[in-house]
Amino acid sequence: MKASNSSKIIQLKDEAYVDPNGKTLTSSLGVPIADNQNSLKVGETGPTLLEDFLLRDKLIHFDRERIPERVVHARGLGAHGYFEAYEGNEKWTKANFLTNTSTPTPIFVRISTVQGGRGSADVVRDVRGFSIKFYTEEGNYDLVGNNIPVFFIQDAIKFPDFVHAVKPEDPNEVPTGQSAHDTFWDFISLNTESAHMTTWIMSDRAIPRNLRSIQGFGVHTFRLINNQNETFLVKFHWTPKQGVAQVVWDEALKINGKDPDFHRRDFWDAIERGNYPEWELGAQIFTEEDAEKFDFDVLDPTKLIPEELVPVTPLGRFVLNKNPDDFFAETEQVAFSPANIVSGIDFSNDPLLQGRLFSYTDTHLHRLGTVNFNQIPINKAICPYHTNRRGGYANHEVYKGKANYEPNSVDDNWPREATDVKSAFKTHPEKVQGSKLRVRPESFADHFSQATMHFQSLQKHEQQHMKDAYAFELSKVKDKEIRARVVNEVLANIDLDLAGFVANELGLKTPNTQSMNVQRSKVEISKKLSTSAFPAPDIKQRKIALLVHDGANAASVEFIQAWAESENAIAEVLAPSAAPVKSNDGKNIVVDGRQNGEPSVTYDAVIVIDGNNISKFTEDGVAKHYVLETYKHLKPIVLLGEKSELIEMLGLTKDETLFSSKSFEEIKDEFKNAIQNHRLWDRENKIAAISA
Ligand code: HDE
Repeated sequence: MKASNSSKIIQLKDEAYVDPNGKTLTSSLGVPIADNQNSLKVGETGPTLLEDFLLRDKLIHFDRERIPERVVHARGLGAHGYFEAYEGNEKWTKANFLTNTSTPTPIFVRISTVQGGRGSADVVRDVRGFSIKFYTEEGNYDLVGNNIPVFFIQDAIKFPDFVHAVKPEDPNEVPTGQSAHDTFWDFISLNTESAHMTTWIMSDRAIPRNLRSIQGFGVHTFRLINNQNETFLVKFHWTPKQGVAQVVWDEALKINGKDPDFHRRDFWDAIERGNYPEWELGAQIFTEEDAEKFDFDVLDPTKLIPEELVPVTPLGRFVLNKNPDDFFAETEQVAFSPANIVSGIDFSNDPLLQGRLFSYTDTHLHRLGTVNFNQIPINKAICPYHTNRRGGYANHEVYKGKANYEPNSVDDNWPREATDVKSAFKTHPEKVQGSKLRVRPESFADHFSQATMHFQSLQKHEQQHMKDAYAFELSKVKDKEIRARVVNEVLANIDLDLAGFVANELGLKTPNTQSMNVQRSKVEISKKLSTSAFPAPDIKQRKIALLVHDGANAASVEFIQAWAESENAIAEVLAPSAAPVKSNDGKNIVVDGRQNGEPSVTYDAVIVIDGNNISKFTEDGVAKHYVLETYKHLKPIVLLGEKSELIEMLGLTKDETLFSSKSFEEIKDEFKNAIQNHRLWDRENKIAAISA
């Protein structure tokens, strides 16, 4: 065993030495390494010599390979792409990347969960961070948003308290990636400004099917400024061309065990297959006069602007078409900040945004360890830049010339101020005056009206999911007083039916009055708050499991695979083992995976292939569980040929997306439609009897 290992290594080494591309393994300083397997010792068994500079070079670097993970948003994925502006945006802004329709702007995107650490699971109930770095010709612009349009708190000074409460609890660092614990709900029960955001966290938005199907929101109000120095207030939105889709809670729990990298894998695979995720960037654009008329304050980040009041104006689109080459160098070292803006965009006085303008740079200084983090390739501007910054840890720039101050006469005053060009950043001269106060404005006092609007705007099945989510989370809270406080002081003021359901599940008294004099939103129902407002246009990248056993009909498998290919979907053949299956006409059917290893929760639909071999199926507990679980998770199922008998055998109820047919061709269009719609929500009421 030993001998064959070392001969393999020697062979690899020989290849490296003759590599014509010069990829010989070297030390950090370029010294070619002759032996990377053994450290330098006295004799054969040591001790090891301190002199071994190659061992030291390797270990010293390795010992420092990790940097502090982000305090929030530690787990994320990244992708490169480009942004293209639509015509006509100069009405609103002078920002070059939003008005120049002839040159696409390169972008880098990072999508993340918030609560869990770097190694936590993907499909946890959580907000998704969604940050976009635009490498514009006028400097870098960062849009650092979330997949939810509002936030938990109104003032930056409360952020560390909120994050401490939601993170794993102090004594034992439990639970990871979960808000279902005492300290989080204690915070929620005592800070009613979080009521609205909490309805979003308890909604289907917090358990997305994949990260290609989430919306993005800038959350705060920002300002746009055009060439005539007219200004407009805006809320940024970005809407996935893939539609919005979610998993069901039971699926989320199972995926986190069976494939903790589910979202990362999906995103990576989609880009590798050329199914590039795409979003339309838009903005709700309004004036200060419009804002005066709303029944909420646009500077309060716990409020959204219903699209019934201000529709979204499309500004452009972005496409993510390249996976990173190096996770650490790009996805881990990327440093976003809402303070990175360009000419034509400005901040608002939202007190949460104002705090963020400080916090991100401060974080980067700690996490990346040097004031020169903007020189790291993923953070570097791609337009020319000339500063008088000099030195600092890990400075990479080699400056030429004497002038490192301004004004100067030693280099004809270059680099000099750019006051006369459009791209020169000029702050909007907003009038401000007042006394210095540590107060919360009265206009931020309403904590419930939009929470109610959100709940009421959802479809019945979405409302039920939210009720179930509150009941699940609160049932994990040990302190009964916290449970009761959430039900009586928060949920009752959102909706008595919601509070009643949760109270009943927790064995608490049903509240029948609201403890606050709750104001109602003028817009009672806002249509774009339901995920059903964003259907998918196709079935690209959706995954279909084809269940086969010996005796399966090879023609059906081939037909379905060709059909899936034509739809840009993925059909994978799953069998009891990874060995090829013998078809009914004696051919070998190539198997993509084991039914036990590629669980139903990682697919969007299941087809049981025909072939007069039903006993093989019914003797196989894994296969039966596969179909039952798919049914329970409301996904489309096709039972071909004699497999239609499974409806009765497994105790299923026939419905619109449980198909049985002699041939796949007959039902393929209806099946496509079913996958496109993702789930049959009506089935939810009928599955109580199924225990998969
Ligand atoms: Fe963040 N946030 N945040 N946040 N946030 C960070 O910056 C912070 C807030 C958001 O992919 C940190 O580089 C404060 C709202 C995203 O790298 C940190 C406040 C929104 C990301 C930080 C907020 C966000 C972060 C941690 C309240 C949605 C990930 C690591 C005043 C609009 C960026 C880092 C990435 C990351 C601070 C509130 C989104 C600590 C103080 C509201 C998407 O600086």
